[in-house]
Amino acid sequence: MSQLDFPRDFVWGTATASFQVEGAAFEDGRGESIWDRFCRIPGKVFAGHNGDVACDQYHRYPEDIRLMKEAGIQAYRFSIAWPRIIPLGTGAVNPKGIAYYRALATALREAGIEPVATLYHWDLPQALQDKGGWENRETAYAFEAYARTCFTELGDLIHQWITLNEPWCSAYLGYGMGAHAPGIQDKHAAVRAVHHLNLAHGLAVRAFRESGKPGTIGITWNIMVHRPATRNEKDRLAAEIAIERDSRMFTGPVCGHGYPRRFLEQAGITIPEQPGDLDIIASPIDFAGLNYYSENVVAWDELTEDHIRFMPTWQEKTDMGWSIVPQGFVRHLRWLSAETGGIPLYVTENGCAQKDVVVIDEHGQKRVHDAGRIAYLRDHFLAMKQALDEGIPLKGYFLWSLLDNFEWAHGYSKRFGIVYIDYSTLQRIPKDSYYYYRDLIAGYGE
Ligand code: GBH
Repeated sequence: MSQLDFPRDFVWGTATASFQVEGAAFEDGRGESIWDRFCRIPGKVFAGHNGDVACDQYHRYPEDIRLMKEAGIQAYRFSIAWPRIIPLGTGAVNPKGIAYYRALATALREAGIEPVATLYHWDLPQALQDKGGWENRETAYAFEAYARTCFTELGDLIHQWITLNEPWCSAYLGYGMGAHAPGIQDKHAAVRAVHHLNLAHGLAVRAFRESGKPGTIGITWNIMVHRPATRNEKDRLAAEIAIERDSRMFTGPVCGHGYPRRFLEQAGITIPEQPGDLDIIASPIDFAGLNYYSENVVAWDELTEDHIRFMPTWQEKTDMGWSIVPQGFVRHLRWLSAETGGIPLYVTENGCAQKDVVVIDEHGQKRVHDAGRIAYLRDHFLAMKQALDEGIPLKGYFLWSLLDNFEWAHGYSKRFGIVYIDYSTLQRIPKDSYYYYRDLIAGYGE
């Protein structure tokens, strides 16, 4: 028996997101998204990169599906671009957008790959941003109508839905720190966005139940279970409060525990909540998704009388500068399982950026060596195995990512794929990690 024997029904998948891979930004009636706009603000995205072409998956999805099929990949987590379905955010539905995702989901099914769709992976229609975006409560209702359209038009082909990807990033990076679109820097704006994202999620869950379509629905969080730097009481308290801010602001209301009052009081923040919102947000979900890359450490800083958050810099790092902490993966899975009361969990993203080594082999073929990624994956698979052995109800894993792609503010400078993209030709070249993943899925994981 190998150390990496997983349950027979464990789902092995890969993940991508619309803006990061699709390209075809101006085709077939797609509307402008906040990322199209953000990419064009000088200095926001590495070297002024944008999503106009990306990996051109919009046209090349048959090849990507073939690559997945050949590796034995069982499920594909992609996201639906809201601006393709409803170009102005509200109102008219674009039939060509629906047709694209019907074709994609059909082709996946024909290849024996389960389509798993995320409804929102950050590409908000710009028309909604012009009216305040996630700061505006109306955006949550617009999302509900968009989600309903997806369930009606695609619900016969797609049976696993994820409402939002990492609302922490949408709210805090988009409206708080301004590192992501729409680039706003205001902590109060960020909290308004948090609440409206949570509300949007709850409204979509309710709409899914009302649709009567078969399948399951959940949400993906990048929860951060900060580890206190030491066992010292002040560090522990600082970490707890940082967990409230970074995780419980999202998991709390969805899991029916409400918002973390202690953090809100300390930060002097009020939630723009209306009666009944918390019931909507707490609509029961079928599963929770965890995106895990690294673990943060939190320490109390006497000088500023505030906490500081950092990654354990003494550990080895990926090309993102993120520390490699596989044991933190087990801790995150345990925390999420306790917080969600034991519902099924999926790892909806995990992987790493690497400086890949491209070489020409003796047959003149390009090969891509990424031993660091294989080591990262193996250590994280072992951590998942440990979590399963502890009885955590983990049902599947989606490797981020199938392809190198547009890494947000880093543009194309960071590569997360198990398939290499030559951006001058858009040629796909499976990396060594692709074959490693294929072996693992086949049951030869070591
Ligand atoms: C995911 O975001 C995204 O869903 C995906 O689209 C993206 O390509 C992928 O990961 C890789 O980045 O504040 O410096 O301590 C992950 C985003 C990464 C956000 C870690 C929080 C903490 C870094 N998260 N980050 S820091």
